[in-house]
Amino acid sequence: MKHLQALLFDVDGTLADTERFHLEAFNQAFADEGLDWEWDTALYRRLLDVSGGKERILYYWNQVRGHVVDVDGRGVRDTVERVHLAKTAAYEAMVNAGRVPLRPGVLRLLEEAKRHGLRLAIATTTSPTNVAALLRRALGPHWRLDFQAVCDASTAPLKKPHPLVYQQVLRTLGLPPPACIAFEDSSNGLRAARAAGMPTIVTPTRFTAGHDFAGALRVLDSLSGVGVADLRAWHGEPALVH
Ligand code: XBP
Ligand code: MG
Repeated sequence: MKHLQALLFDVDGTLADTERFHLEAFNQAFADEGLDWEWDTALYRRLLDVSGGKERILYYWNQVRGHVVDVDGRGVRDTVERVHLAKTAAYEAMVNAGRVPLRPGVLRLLEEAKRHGLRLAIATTTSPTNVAALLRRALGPHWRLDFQAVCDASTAPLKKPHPLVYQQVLRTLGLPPPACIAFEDSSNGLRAARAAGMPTIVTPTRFTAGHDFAGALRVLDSLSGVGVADLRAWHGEPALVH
């Protein structure tokens, strides 16, 4: 196993426990757009099996509402785009208001990894606006300088569990998968990282607890107390088999 050179982070659920804020933003956008849609936590937990906010809206409209009818005469795609833009604005406002902190241990691990010369990257299915808002708030205006690669919904149209976004990061870094560790929170994310060939550490949230994490290198409550020495020790080990 090559020595550890890079850490690749998922965003939603991994760097921060964001999904309850995404859920609030979706419902705020539905109301603002005059749609009689309301997602509760139990439904959202199911809808999170669909990566990508636009894809999730369309899935709900098709599968849960029964059929897609042009609710406002402006075409289904136009409505999905407009609702998702409103949702992204609502979510960004919550992040900018300081409501969305990084998860325990994340900031300390990012800082220690940088001191140890490990390269950092982002591999997410969320929108670039969301990534920038979260990391600008958490790491400051120059957050982008900390990451050698940021791949997201704008670079990878095929969403997790497809491995495309991780393959894009690996190509940008010019590293082989075994030289990296991926960090995820969900089964879709784990499958994407594993399909890209990477050892993967999972820190589930209450939205993803109970998912199938077979193949993870570790499944942890959080990254609290996890240091670079731990990652180097675990990096050479075989994946867990549940
Ligand atoms: C999680 C997702 C995203 C978010 C919502 O992304 O699937 O769709 O739920 O964000 P990650 P968007 O890969 O970081 O876990 O509405 O911007 O998609
Ligand atoms: Mg995630």
